[in-house]
Amino acid sequence: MFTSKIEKIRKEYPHNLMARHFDTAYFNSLEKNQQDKLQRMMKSGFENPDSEMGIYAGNVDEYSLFSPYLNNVICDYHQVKNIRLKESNWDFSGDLDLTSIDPSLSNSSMRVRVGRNVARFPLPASMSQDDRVAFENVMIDIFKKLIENPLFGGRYVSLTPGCEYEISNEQYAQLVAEHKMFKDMSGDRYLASAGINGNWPYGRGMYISEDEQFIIWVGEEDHLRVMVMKHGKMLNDIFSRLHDALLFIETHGLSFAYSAPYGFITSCPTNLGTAMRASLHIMLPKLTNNGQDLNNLKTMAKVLQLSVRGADGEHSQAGKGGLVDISPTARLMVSESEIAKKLYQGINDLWQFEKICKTNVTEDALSVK
Ligand code: DAR
Repeated sequence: MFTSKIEKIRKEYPHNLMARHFDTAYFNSLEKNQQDKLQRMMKSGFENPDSEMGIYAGNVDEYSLFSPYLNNVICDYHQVKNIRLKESNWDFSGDLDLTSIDPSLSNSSMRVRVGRNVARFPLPASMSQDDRVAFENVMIDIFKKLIENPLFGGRYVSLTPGCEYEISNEQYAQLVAEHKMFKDMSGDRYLASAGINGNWPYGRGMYISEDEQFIIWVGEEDHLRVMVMKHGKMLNDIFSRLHDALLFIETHGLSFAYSAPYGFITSCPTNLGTAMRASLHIMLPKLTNNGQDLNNLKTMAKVLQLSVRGADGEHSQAGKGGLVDISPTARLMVSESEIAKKLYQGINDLWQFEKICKTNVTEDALSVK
């Protein structure tokens, strides 16, 4: 039943990597308890055949445990022949000044985030309610130290019933509306199938700095999503603040799940390596036909090793006037500084294409600011 449905998915959904690389002989060679673990990893892609990846790990050791299968999936997704550990490098050696691309980019919406997990806890797909609350309490102790640091001072808000930092449903809804806090994940069928939204809202919360440019999500797709966002022109700014924050957290007793050859271990294999997504919001009215069509831009961006999203995140459409979110696709076998430079160069390339693009664009779209 299970293997025959995988075969059906493989035929009907060829882009589903979970199914594409499934090997029945390998699966049958596993002990029953390991087969159960692997089936749980594959559950999201099994229940959602339209998945691109379809796999979420439940424990950091599952990548090595099932490497004969998973490494093929990972190499296919990340377009590498084999997986080698790439050392972290946050040295940018030079200013990534967006106004050198175009003076109008002086106040761009820039964002960079990393996913991080802590090895001594199961990953979100397999956490119990007690695990989730225990992890949140570990983070609350670290947030108390962040609050004392003028570079990161802020506050922690929790969704956990009875937590001393608990906020109301109205306050939560307001933070989601302001695109600061993450949504209830039960609305994401891929994450829900994997159990990543389990025990909602226990163990979920957000640290946010006074200037609201530094945020840590607790209990979303990974244990932590550490992000910096700001409007400005110097791309370096967001990377250096993020690096400082990660160093601060690590020097206060938290070590992140990191192992060869993968790098930082994440729930989803698409984020392995740096687990970094760096993005810029930019208006590309001509390349998106006033925001009506992302497909041409996505095709062009793929050649440049860039990903395109709408302005409201994964699976969203372009904003008015062609506002899109551009990010380098690479996460694995690339360094943080290379991602920053790929973003900078990618924005420059798309901007040049936008300028020479000949499609007719309504004046009002170009006037949108
Ligand atoms: N729909 C899932 C998304 C995978 C990549 N995005 C993440 N991890 N947020 C899929 O497997 O296609």
